Amino acid sequence: MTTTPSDGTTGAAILFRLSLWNHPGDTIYGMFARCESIVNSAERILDGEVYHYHSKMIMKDAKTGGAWAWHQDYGYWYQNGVLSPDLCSASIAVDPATRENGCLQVIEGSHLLGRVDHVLTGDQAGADKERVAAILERSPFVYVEMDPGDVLFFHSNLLHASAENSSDKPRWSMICCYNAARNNPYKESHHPRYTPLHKVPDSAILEAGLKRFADSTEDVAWLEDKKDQSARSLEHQATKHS
Ligand SMILES: O=C(O)CCC(=O)C(=O)O
Repeated sequence: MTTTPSDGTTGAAILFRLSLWNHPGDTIYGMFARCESIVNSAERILDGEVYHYHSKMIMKDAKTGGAWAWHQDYGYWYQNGVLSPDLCSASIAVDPATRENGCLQVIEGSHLLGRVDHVLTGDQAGADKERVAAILERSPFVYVEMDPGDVLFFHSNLLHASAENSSDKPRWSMICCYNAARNNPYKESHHPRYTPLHKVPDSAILEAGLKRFADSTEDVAWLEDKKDQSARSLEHQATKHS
């Protein structure tokens, strides 16, 4: 399934393709999300059992893939009844990620600053621009260039962004997001509450071969844009406070 950008933008324009699903399932994508080396690393980072919060494929096509504004993932996930920022993401490079094709940019140490307010600006929901500018005066940002198969783990309060893909090469990446089991959201949202994650050995990735969603009967709960309320609730707040 392909949808308009949903977690980070309101989807006013299709600047990149994004597919997002809530449960890992048993395809090759699910094996990446459930494999021991990734899940055990997330558990070390979050200091305890984690569950799968969702996964997504970001497909920035050559010359067309758009930019993501500076944001913290917890800036959106906060809206989903998640009480603490004990979540992290594993960004897996499918293609080489370079400055030219819009690799991730992160502000060093920004995960220690706490949650920054997120607002809608134009068609993007992002972190308060004045605060981001002040943070950038004190802390550098770095381009995270990666080779295929490299994985970047990052905290849900890390400020990150990416530029458009101006190169003639695509940049696809898969991002698996995990929440600490002890941080079960207090209310229902479009992302799951605690659901036990069944880990698999890393060898399951090769064993799954090219098993794709079409070859599986498991319901991974695709998230369609209209069901993603994170950015929508920011919109409501912006309206309420203005
Ligand atoms: O990989 C990218 O270009 C941006 C992804 C991102 O910011 C996110 O998924 O929150």
